[in-house]
Amino acid sequence: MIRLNTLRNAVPLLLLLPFAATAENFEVVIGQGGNNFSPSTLTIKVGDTVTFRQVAGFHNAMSAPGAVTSFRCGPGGCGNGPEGDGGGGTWQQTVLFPTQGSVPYLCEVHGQSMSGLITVNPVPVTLQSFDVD
Ligand SMILES: [Cu+2]
Repeated sequence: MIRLNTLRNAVPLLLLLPFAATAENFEVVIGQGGNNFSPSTLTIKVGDTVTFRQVAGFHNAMSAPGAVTSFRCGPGGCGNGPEGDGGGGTWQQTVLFPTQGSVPYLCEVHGQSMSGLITVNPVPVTLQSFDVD
């Protein structure tokens, strides 16, 4: 039988601990100076949120086929009904990205000419060693 004492002064144990990363919010501005998303490419990590904020024009923001997270947001909210339709004025909606991968998106009103890409990276992991004592 192995007792804990026999491990004293033995080996440092390597433990894999998830890094205590805090979620962040990012902003994508819609319609500033034209039909565009700014920034049009964004790199975030799992658990972060993105606030789509329209400042001008008539738009929405909808994930494209193949996106690891689906959303469709407009002035009325987010969803597949009229609430996600494009509209004018100023509005903002916040979307959570819980899954690693690529999220291409576009404005349904303007199509591929008004599109963007969000890359969702895994939460960083750090290695830490501890001595058993
Ligand atoms: Cu648009």
